[in-house]
Amino acid sequence: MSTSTKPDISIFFPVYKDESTIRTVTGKAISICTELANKFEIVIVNDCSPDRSGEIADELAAQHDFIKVIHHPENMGYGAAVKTGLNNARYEWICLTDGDDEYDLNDLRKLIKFKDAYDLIITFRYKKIYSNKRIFISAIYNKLLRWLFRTNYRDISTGLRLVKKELIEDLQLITNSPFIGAEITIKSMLKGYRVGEVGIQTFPRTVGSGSSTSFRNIYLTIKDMLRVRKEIFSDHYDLPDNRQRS
Ligand SMILES: Nc1nc2c(ncn2[C@@H]2O[C@H](COP(=O)(O)OP(=O)(O)O)[C@@H](O)[C@H]2O)c(=O)[nH]1
Ligand SMILES: [Mg+2]
Repeated sequence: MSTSTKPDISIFFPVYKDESTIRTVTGKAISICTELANKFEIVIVNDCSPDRSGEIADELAAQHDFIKVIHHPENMGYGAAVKTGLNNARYEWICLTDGDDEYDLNDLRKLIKFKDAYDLIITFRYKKIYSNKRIFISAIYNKLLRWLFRTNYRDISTGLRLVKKELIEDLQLITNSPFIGAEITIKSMLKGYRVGEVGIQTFPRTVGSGSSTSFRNIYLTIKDMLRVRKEIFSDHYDLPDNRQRS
């Protein structure tokens, strides 16, 4: 790839109880961006983490001027953190990942290859390396979403993805829960954007445990799923410009 064809990339990740992995993820983001990007930045959103994630993020930002940190004054949820990150990312392509180092940012090489073919490139896990309970919840969730929104995606809300900033500006995202990944994918597809899927492997946490399938997050995700379904399949959604319904 010649320098001129390299894209400008924002890498964004939320942190919440990620004090033990935030430096690693940042280091990996810097090395992959140095290789793949023309210009780049790293955006970290601290969702009022009770551990040292926020302080470490600030230390990193003090060391590198391409790192930007945003602190939520209170815990607002994974989806809210993603929206903050997306709204504060400035470059043409935004790569989303998680602060817990479960994804390998080297996979950005695979995703970026398709930047001319797609507007949003999501990922699916070849193998879900989780507990049986978590695999079951994930299978039901994906099946339910395929049925409710008539989509075909294998794995609609994996955290690693690459999205064009322009697309995000055209979506009105309304969820604050982990449903956000699905909301982005579904709304993009329905508006006619090109959504691609790339297979990846994940590397389960060695510290702590994931919270996306906690009782509270499942409850909030289901609530948002129904809210977005109602919003989309209504006579008010995505009306032509200057057209209104009473
Ligand atoms: N904003 C926000 N982010 C969270 C919260 N819980 C987890 N995260 C972030 O989301 C990422 C993935 O969360 P995790 O619990 O590992 O989800 P899982 O990998 O789907 O089980 C973590 O790296 C955290 O940075 C939360 O309550 N609020
Ligand atoms: Mg995780």
